[in-house]
Amino acid sequence: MTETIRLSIAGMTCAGCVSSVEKALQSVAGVTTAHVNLAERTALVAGTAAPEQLLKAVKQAGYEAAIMQ
Ligand code: 9UX
Repeated sequence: MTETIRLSIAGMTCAGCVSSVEKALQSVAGVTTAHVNLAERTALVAGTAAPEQLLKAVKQAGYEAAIMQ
């Protein structure tokens, strides 16, 4: 089932960071869309990806993430 997962992201300071995090999230299997809001330090991810895989991808890109829900 498709669902939307909200993440809090720490460590982003510019639009380049936003792009890196979005790319990392979009590369996870099952992700249909990933949008990062720099001002809010959040990401909205839609699709069927497992939350743990999203956290792992963000960490591998060099940022910290947590599930908000
Ligand atoms: Mo902007 Mo983010 O130059 O790692 S891309 S700070």
